[in-house]
Amino acid sequence: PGHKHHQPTGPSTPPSSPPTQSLSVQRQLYERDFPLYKQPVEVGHFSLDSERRFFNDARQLRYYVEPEKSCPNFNLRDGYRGRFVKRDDGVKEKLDHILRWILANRSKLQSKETAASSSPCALGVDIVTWRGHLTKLLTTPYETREGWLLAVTRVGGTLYISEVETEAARQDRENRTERHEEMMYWGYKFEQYTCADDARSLPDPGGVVNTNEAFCTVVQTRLAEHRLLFSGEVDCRDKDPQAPSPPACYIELKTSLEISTPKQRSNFHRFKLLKWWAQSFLPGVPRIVAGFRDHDGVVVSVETYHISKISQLIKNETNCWKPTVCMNFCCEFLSFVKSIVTEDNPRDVHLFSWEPHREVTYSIYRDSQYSFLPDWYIREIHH
Ligand code: 0WD
Ligand code: CA
Repeated sequence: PGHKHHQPTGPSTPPSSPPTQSLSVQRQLYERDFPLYKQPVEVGHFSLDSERRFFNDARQLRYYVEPEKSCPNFNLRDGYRGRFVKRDDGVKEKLDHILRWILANRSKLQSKETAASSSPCALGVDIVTWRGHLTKLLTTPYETREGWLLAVTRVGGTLYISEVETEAARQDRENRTERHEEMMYWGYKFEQYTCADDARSLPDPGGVVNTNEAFCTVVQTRLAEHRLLFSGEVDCRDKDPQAPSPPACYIELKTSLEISTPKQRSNFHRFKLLKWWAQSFLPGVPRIVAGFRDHDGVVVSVETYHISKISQLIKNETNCWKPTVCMNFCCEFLSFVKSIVTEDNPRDVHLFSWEPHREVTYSIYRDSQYSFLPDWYIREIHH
């Protein structure tokens, strides 16, 4: 289902199962029962400091402090010139931080099954990637503007998936307006207004915003037959020590333009809530706190969204997205990738590519610019 069948191309292909060379993204192909998605379990976490150095601990985890509910006094423009250190987004880190985490925590990963099996180096997962890459897959059936490129390499039976920046995305990044650059800061400033460094202290809006700093959760879960290991950046947690254990205590922070017309509300439900839902649903983050701002970057209201209630919230919208379509497409894409990337070789990359109104296709490269698994990882993982 969802596949377009072509003639067999290779001599090794049994005639009974022709290889599928492309994957359709049409929504109606994915409107069926919600696939099994196991409760995501946090298997670890890591931090990136102000210089983007990796630490195998939670030093960058922050604590949510509820704003003065009635009238938050947040000016998101404050500090843009003078108290802002911006991460260099021209530096492509690929999966490096996740790979570092894997090497430091291999013992926690190897399940009893794989530890006893004939391949002792196997990780016991089918897919390793960033949460953000999976978010893009979930939203693909509804995306009309931006395509994607995903590089895939198979090592030790595990598929590693790492995004490659598209030419269009690179141009957008290099040609951002000054206004857009500033607005990208607003989300991080909102985090600073609402997060404290520990459970007993208060936010420090006078401090420096440094976007190199990050706290990332590493979760394990299963989507139908696909065992997934992925990492995602987490903004903060509930500061109550009685709060449930991760990821249930985590909170995602967002900013958005205030909603003043029915048209704006409908667009918010149809486009923005899709992305918000997909991103937090994947790692099992249950809540989003949204700061609604005006055109001058002043927060005018703060709202909490419960992920489990979002599908109800959007049901009255015409032409709206469906969670089941998102999950079934992602599942089908992973099956498609598994059926194509059958050779274990860190030198090989299958580059899967998708543009709006097209099908997913791929091409194959060896020792190319797309190779992304570093030697230090391959050397270690083979032991
Ligand atoms: O190499 C790559 N192709 C990428 C690497 C692309 C995207 C992210 N990353 C890495 C970075 O190391 C980053 O720390 O992923 C981490 C975040 O991963 P994620 O959670 O899988 O990404 P995503 O869900 O897209 O974004 C989560 C948050 C964003 O929050 P909002 O509320 O805006 O969605 O991570 C931040 C941002 O705050 N963020 C990034 N931080 C650093 N580098 C990046 C990025 N490229 N993209 C988003
Ligand atoms: Ca956020």
